[in-house]
Amino acid sequence: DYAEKHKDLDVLIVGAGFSGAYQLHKLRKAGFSAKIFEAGSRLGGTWHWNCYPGARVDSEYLTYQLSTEEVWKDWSWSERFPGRDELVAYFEHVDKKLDLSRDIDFDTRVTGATFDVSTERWIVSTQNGRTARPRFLILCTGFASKPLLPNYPGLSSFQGTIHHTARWPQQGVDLAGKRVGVIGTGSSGVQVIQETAPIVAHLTVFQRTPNLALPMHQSKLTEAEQVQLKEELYPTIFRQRTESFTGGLPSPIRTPLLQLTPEEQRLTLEDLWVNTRFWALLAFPEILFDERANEVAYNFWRDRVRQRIADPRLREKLAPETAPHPFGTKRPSLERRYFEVFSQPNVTLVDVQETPILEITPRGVRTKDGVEHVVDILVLATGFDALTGSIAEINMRGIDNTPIGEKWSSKGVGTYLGLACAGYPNMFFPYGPQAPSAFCGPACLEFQCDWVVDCLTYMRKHKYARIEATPEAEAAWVARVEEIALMGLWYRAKSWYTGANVPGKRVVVLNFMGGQPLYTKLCRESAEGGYKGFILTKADD
Ligand code: NA7
Repeated sequence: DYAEKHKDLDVLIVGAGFSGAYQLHKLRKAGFSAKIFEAGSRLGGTWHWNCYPGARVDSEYLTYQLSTEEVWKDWSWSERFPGRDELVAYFEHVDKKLDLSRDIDFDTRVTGATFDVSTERWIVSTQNGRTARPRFLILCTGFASKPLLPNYPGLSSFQGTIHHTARWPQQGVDLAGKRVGVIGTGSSGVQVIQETAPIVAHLTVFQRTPNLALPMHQSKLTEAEQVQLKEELYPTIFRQRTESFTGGLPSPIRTPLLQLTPEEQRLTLEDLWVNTRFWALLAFPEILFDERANEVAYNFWRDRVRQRIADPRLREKLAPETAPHPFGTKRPSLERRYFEVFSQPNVTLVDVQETPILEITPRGVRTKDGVEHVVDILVLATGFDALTGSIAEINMRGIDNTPIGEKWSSKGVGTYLGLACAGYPNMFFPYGPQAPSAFCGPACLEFQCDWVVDCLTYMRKHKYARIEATPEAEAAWVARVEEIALMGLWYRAKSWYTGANVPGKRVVVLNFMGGQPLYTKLCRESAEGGYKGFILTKADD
């Protein structure tokens, strides 16, 4: 069987998205044997699963890619914000360049893992009956991979077609000329809505919270400009993204908004708006930590967006006079023509704060005002049990045999450095909870995966068999994450950043909000101090 055939396996990685691909490559390069089990049928993670109409990344291609030179030197992007198909092609390129697939088992969903104290190996089981016994287990399961399905009464009685955006059929769904309902106006909802409005017979959008979306400013890229960028700028950009608060491009802002006069504020914001970098406000943490600065940003956004909506009722629904939550405390999506869509005659906006969804009927959606919104296709753009969901759904038991999901739901989410967990030795999870996973991913996950490789290399050199975070270090990390979160405005929004989007989930900021550079510094300090906060033991200890 698998475990017998791979009995010397050093590392099993779960998931073949950005983190899994990078982790496998770097581990093999450092001389470790490693394999990936991936639930999907190909490389790409998020970009495999999310094939709904309009799916597109909303981080710029410059920062949203691997910094590995073998990969980027002969890859060219066609658009500033690449679409889903291009990202799937990118992963095929990554596979070819780094020869990853030979160590990946696809269609293999990990369901359980137990740490066997006697052999100091993980026993990992899968839905298709496979068992692996690696020394180390690395969960690269992504922050948004467990879909959140609403539990409306009558959901199963619906006679039409129903799909969650992240479980969209790979062969596509023909929406042309159909009556379509979309529940949810997060990033996925915004993309489905603006993509399908022009082609459907009728679109009904069920909005609970307005999306404070920013203009995407998409543009085509030429081969020539990319050749030049690669020669002159790529290495600098990859360095800069590790030095920026959000893991993206550095903020062009030098002076806090609150130190400017109102006229200077307006000019600064105007400049960011027209130069397509309004999001850069978030890379300069003032907005996320100071409510007065936040209000200045919101008011500017509101006034700009309102100019695009003629109907006063729609204006108030989509860009309310008073901010529904502080700007940036839910991840702003990037949009193209989103705010114009609602003025089309075939589009209805239903505010489910005002008229909540009571039930799903065989024909559609019934709201509290008694109206039955009849649809052929219902799109659930309702998001994810983010950050912890994909880890907690694996029945992973540590040394006291407690599944990690149970530990987190009873005692609260606890990690050390957003990478490891006390009681679960030889296990790491890049791009998961209590790390800077809320913004632009690659900078964060590459740093974490490299940290893991360094850690395993250190253990090999010093002949350590086991590494485990101490409960004290974990408690201190949890306190630090919370302390930083309380300095900012995130608790004033209900979002996946805090778990408040999932009914019954404990509300606590699930990201390290101190920014990428501080995070890097703290992880390095632990490593340089001989893995401070961890206990390392030898096989015969
Ligand atoms: P999000 O951003 O979590 O958005 C989910 C949306 O679904 C959001 O508008 C929710 O409203 C809405 N929602 C969720 N449950 C319900 C129920 N029960 N009724 C009505 N509306 C509901 O997920 P996305 O997939 O769009 O994006 C996830 C991330 O992936 C994104 O941030 C990018 O980083 C990539 P709410 O706002 O909670 O009121």
